[in-house]
Amino acid sequence: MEITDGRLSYFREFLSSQESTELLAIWLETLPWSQDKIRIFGKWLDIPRLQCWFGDPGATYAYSGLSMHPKPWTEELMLLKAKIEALTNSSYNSVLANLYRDGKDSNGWHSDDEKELGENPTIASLSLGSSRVFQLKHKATGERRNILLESGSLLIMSGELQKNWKHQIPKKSKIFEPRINLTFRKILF
Ligand SMILES: O=C(O)CCC(=O)C(=O)O
Ligand SMILES: [Mn+2]
Repeated sequence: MEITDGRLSYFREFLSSQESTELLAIWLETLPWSQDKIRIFGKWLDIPRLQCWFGDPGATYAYSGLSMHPKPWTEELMLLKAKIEALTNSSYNSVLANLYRDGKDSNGWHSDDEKELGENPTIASLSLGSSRVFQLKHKATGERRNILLESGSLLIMSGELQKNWKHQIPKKSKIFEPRINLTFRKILF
């Protein structure tokens, strides 16, 4: 996928529809979803989705006053991590799981540019369940891009993408089914 000032690759059928359906059902039931809060202007607010964080011991992730200690890898997550590492030629030590319960859940404009991810991180993003639009906005020019993230797809963000672009998953009406997104990351510690 061509994009200025960054790199994006999209694998639409990284997982088969059967694998995607099975993993979605398992993870909806078994991952320890929690309603996290972030601090904005002195107030604690619910983030508009559920989350959980897995990784190697020590791969702690902090943002907006929230410090997340990783849960240990599950077998399915380890298998998937190995498959993604083979495809992307990169290694990961943690994964952030997001559950968008329906179209009212969302993820606002941000870059994954926390200092613990280092300079120009490679982040691999797997989507399962409802298709949602992933929007990008160039920080300097305002250029916009939209990518539909379908069930079983893998989006790889790398190069200077986080430095130059923000991304979000906007709310969308008439979506009543859940979506799980997993972003595999490498935390430097
Ligand atoms: O749900 C997605 O596709 C994106 C998630 C995301 O940007 C994040 O967790 O940092
Ligand atoms: Mn992100």
